[in-house]
Amino acid sequence: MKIPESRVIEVKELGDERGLLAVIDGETSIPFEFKRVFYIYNTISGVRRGYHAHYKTRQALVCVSGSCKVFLDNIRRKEDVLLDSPRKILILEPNDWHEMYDFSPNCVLLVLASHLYDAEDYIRDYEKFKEVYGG
Ligand code: T46
Repeated sequence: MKIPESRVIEVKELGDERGLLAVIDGETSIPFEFKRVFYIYNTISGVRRGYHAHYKTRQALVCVSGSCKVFLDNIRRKEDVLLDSPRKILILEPNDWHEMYDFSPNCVLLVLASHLYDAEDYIRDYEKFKEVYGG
């Protein structure tokens, strides 16, 4: 599946008179198989979290409630992405240094991850990140 330049994928919305339903299909909606799902919620106002990249984990982020912003830095390019719809899925590659911020009070940020949790898969030091991915 081709990843759009912005790396934000729009999922199909299925709606009827009862309300809306969005589907993330493991085979067609995102470009990797996921083994783990977690969600970030009740984030304290003003908190910025993340501050890391990964060695192998790919992730898909979606605000199923509320909104937040994600700062991305893959050394070649830095960008801020607003996640403000349950239809918008942001794909993070392992070499994306990321920081999540501006969480709305009702934000529930759902994350699908390609690998099980492994603390060794995190690069939390920016200098190390540049060393690993700086070319
Ligand atoms: C990421 C962003 C988007 C676990 O024990 N298992 C897990 O699966 C996860 C995700 C976390 N944890 C532990 C590790 C820490 O002691 O939960 C604590 C909080 O995790 P962390 O400080 O890494 O949270 P964030 O918000 O900085 O980052 C998380 C993910 O860890 C990370 O992979 O890319 O969300």
